[in-house]
Amino acid sequence: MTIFNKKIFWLALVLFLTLGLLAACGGDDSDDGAEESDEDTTETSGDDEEGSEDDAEADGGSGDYSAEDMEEDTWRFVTEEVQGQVQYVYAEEFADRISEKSDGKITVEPYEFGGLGSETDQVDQLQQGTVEMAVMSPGFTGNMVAEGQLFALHFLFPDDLEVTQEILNNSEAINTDLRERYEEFNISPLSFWTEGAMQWTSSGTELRTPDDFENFQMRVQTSPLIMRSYEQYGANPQEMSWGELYTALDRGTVDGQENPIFFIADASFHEVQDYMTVSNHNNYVAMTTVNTDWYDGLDDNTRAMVDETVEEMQEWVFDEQTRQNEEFLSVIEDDTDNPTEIIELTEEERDAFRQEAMEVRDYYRNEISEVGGDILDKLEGEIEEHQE
Ligand code: 6CS
Repeated sequence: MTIFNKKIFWLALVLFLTLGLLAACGGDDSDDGAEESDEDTTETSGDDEEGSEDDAEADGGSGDYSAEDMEEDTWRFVTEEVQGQVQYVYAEEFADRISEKSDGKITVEPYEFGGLGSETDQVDQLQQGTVEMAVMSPGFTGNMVAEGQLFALHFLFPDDLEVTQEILNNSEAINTDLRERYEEFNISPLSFWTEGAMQWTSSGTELRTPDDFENFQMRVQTSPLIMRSYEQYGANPQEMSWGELYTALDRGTVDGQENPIFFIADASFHEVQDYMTVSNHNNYVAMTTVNTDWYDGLDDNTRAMVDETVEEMQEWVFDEQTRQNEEFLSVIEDDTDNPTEIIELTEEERDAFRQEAMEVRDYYRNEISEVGGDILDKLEGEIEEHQE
């Protein structure tokens, strides 16, 4: 190096150090990333921090966590539905939000139904911790968490789905008492959300009155209370995974089933059924669940991010199920190659089912519940209060 080059080198070094010092002691409006992340813990790191902060705020984020302290990790999130269906798109949206909030450190891998076995296999996997998260229908935990079967009771929740969702969000009976019952089995339901009103589909028989169910072969999920609900109408219920349902309906192994409209159409059940009865006899409840040991073992920071995201997703998934149920009704109506007659029950016709269904509540209290129906009693009180 010549003397001239050496001079330039030292001048540049002094300039560099001076500027660095000024930046470190910088004034109010020259805050660097580190300081910002102290002030707003939703901040992550790097140049695109502002985007993350804005998104967290737009979503009503509490900002009680910081991506900076998070470790790289991958969480498996299994659902009971396939690509495009409500549970699966829920898991995808959840994954996107977690990726953004954790600054890419945490990857959530959604799994669609089928790859990991039946719905009840998935319950086992969550319990064992083979997967960290699952969307689960209480109908598939019927032989384990007795109280969880209350979601099978017909005409329990209000017909207005928005009101039903508010109750699901705020009910202490569900979010505290029932959650504790699940936690005895190492499953923590973090939220409960509707996938829409349920309807009946059938072949051979038009389902308009309870008598129409006499000797009707009805496919149900694995829950003694769902079985009892259809026996009350005179049907022969058969437990079955939905993975086998299309073939069973097609071959006449069963005559009908219940599900929200989006699912009836997307799983093509309407193609092999003559009728769809718009009964709105119940709403389909799904739970966002986590393995309890895993969840309790998360550091507070990461758990706060999970809780916040689960809460945000309630509104998102309500809108998603509304959209899908509306869109798929047109799919059934417009499918002239596979016509399905749509039967709308009158209020009087629904009342006939409601009356029968009230007896099943006694059965739940006396034969199913392990706490004398306490959770149901509390929930009924909350529903009544909410409607006043
Ligand atoms: O009928 C069933 O079993 C399926 N129905 C819905 C709406 N979601 C998944 C579930 O396994």
